Amino acid sequence: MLGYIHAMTSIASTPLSPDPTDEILISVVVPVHDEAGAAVTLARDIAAAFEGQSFEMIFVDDASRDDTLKRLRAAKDELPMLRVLSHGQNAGQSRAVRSGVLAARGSIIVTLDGDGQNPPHDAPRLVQALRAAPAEVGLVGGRRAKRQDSAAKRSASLWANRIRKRLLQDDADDTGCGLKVFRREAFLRLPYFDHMHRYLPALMIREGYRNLYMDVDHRHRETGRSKYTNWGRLKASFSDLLGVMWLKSRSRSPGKVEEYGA
Ligand SMILES: Nc1nc2c(ncn2[C@@H]2O[C@H](COP(=O)(O)OP(=O)(O)O)[C@@H](O)[C@H]2O)c(=O)[nH]1
Ligand SMILES: [Mg+2]
Repeated sequence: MLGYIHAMTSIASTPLSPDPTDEILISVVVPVHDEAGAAVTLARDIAAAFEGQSFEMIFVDDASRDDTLKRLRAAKDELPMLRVLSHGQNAGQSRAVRSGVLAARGSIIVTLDGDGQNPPHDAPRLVQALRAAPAEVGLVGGRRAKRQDSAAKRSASLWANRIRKRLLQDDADDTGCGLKVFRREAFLRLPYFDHMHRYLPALMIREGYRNLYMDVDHRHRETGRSKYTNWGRLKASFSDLLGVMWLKSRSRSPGKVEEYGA
């Protein structure tokens, strides 16, 4: 059914949703880089969380150096709703999410981290909230109620969230939470840049959408290692914050767009 593998020679050849006639409502997109110890268990947990619903899951391997890709491909027999995309070279978490959303067939996208820190059992609740919300709600973001990371990481994240929220007025207390649910169509209207996944709430608001937030669980990372350091994140966030402030300042709203005689 889904057994297509595209040889990607350029970004422009990233596969788009292949079959619009298939009726899949929810696409769970998981970016993975060197997550061999967690990826397949996570895929099983996602399948269990969405059992009985119309869903697919797309794991996007971002040129892992370990066995992540091999193990995911081997799991396809056991998990028929699993699709596995792979990047020819490492391009980062935001690009991996984007590749997954481009390839997705569902109109509702769920993203969560590939290391198992976001328990999938929360995801259907966020999907329900988005489905019940009016069309102007573009995203339902998870908020890690009891974050299971080191004190240093929690405190860096607290300050980063405060500063970002103040400067961007994006109403998000925890943009770093990997669990987010959004409308595919809304996401595709947003500008892409490396690390944009941390700015989805601000970018949604810029496009005229509203966001909702719900508390979710969080687990310790049990295998593999974090790909981000506090210092690395800080360096990237200076230019990203300025960039998103610029994007906001250069956006204009057309009000209600109507077509005469339609
Ligand atoms: N595709 C891709 N995913 C990445 C990359 N770096 C991190 N990730 C994924 O993004 C998620 C969050 O990364 P993680 O290292 O756990 O960040 P932390 O939880 O903030 O320490 C995990 O699913 C990672 O596998 C990358 O370069 N490419
Ligand atoms: Mg993590």
